[in-house]
Amino acid sequence: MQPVTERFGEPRLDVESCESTQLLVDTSLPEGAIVVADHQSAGRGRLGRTWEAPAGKALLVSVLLRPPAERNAPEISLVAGVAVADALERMLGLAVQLKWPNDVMLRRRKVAGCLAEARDATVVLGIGVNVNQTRDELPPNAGSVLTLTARELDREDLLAMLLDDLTSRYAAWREGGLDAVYDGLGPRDFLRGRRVSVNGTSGVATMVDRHGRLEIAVGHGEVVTVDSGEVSYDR
Ligand code: BT5
Repeated sequence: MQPVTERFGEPRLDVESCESTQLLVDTSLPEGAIVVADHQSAGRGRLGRTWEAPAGKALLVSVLLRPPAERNAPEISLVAGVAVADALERMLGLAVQLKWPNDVMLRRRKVAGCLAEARDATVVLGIGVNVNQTRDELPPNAGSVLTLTARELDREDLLAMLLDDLTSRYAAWREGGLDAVYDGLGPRDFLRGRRVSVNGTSGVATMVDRHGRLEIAVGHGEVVTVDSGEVSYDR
């Protein structure tokens, strides 16, 4: 029997401002609890980096997850990327790509990022989507829905879509692992065919495999597989 999955989003805490929504998630709450902020004074990216967004313009949300022990928890940021891409595609009617491991790309610009942090046997998943920022409110090379499509979106509508897609993609992953969401991942690979460099390995990205690893062709038919890392790529 399939377990019944309630849509994520309850209980919900809304705050006007905080350091980071990641820090406000109470890990004793049930799976699917969320924290939403209008502004973060110290929004977090991966590897100690920061996430910048002006008040009231971006979607900034953290979701509490309790992945089963048999799943590979680091895959959650890929699953989240798939859900963000699903939601943006449904709202915008435009193709969205995923840049391994955790960036969501629209028209070749980073429009959203995902961050999965392990805490107290749970995973706190943070998602930031650039929604209504103007050009001068974004870091270089980033884009927002507004700058890339000239459309303003209601952040609450986008959150509702995102929670729907995250609930269903996460349920599929929980049952079947990354294979079960691969249809949303493999075909959206932004790096495929691009010249990349990761952890000192340079070559041409060939695919994100079914275990969530990036495959890089390094020449002479040799392929190197990378589990994690920071990718630089030729535009
Ligand atoms: C990420 O990290 O892409 C994960 C971002 C997660 C943010 C959410 S917001 C809600 C929740 N609460 C938090 O505190 N965090 C999560 P990373 O791949 O490390 O990307 C960070 C890098 O992207 C920075 O070093 C900048 O270069 C760039 N960056 C910063 N703000 C950005 C923005 N708004 N849009 C695009 N790129 C940005």
